[in-house]
Amino acid sequence: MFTTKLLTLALVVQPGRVLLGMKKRGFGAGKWNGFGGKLQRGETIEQAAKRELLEESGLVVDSMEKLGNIKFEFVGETEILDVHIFRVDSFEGQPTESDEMRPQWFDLDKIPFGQMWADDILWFPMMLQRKKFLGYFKFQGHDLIVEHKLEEVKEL
Ligand code: 6U4
Ligand code: NA
Ligand code: NA
Repeated sequence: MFTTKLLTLALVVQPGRVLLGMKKRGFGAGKWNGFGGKLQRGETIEQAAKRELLEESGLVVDSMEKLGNIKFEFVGETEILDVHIFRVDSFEGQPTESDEMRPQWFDLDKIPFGQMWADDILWFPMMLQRKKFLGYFKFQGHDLIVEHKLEEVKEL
């Protein structure tokens, strides 16, 4: 029997570069990733995405663009991660290190895909072109994709 956990993921993009955070603890520790996490009680997905971005990067955002939804399954586990992906192009504040994340800007031709979740290299190009997408990835462990679907969609 499968259960689903809702998560957010926000990518902050500026001309020619993207902000990633080195995850210092918890799920995905040691990988560069966008900013996000679990919903708290009573929050909408978008509220959670903004709160997590603020907590983990120090940036304040008023509008974000919903670009993707990816469901992740891990072989041997019964919890599906339902990750809602947002792109942020305008924000206030300076990226600030938190207990959970160390933010760093990367030029778009130097994105460290080798130290990111293995799915990212497949959907980052769509995210950077503002295309909307739906995906499903089945992982064995945290590094190997054993099955996946990814499609561009008109609406999410
Ligand atoms: P907290 O409660 O923050 O300590 P934690 O274990 O750190 O929990 P959390 O909430 O930060 O986990 O959520 C994990 C983050 O990783 C979410 O933003 C979603 C993101 N994520 C999970 N699987 C991913 C994957 N395969 N590719 C990716 N991001 C992923 O790019
Ligand atoms: Na988090
Ligand atoms: Na969290």
